Amino acid sequence: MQYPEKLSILDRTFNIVKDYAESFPSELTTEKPNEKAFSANEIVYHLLEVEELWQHRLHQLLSEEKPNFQRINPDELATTHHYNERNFQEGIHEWGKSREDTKELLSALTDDQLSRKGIHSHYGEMDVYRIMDIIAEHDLQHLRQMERTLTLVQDR
Ligand code: NI
Repeated sequence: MQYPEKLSILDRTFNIVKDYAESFPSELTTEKPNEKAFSANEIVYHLLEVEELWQHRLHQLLSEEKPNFQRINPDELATTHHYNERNFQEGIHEWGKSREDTKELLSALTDDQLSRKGIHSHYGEMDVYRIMDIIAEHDLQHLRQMERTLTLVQDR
């Protein structure tokens, strides 16, 4: 089973994003490339919110028969939850704690629980392994976004 390996990937991708975020120039963390695009701060709080969303979905997976996972609107949440007014370092810290909770939840699953499936309106049917892949890829996707964001906000 490739399970312990997948758990360690969730550590690695988290740490790469965390290291990059911590090295982000502090005076630029709330700078948005344009009105719509996320600042580094908004990216961090998006990662935290999505982490909590996956935890919620994992609980659904365990307690419901083939649950439907609802999509969220990241732009709307960034505005209604005032991501950019929140503290950057605290966001990184909170996300780290939340990632630990995710790993704890995942590492306690039995073989039976690991094979349970839910349905995502965009990704389709998925089990826990697929969810772990999506979380890791999502980390890296937002790492690339943070890199692009720095390039855009430091040159003006
Ligand atoms: Ni995202």
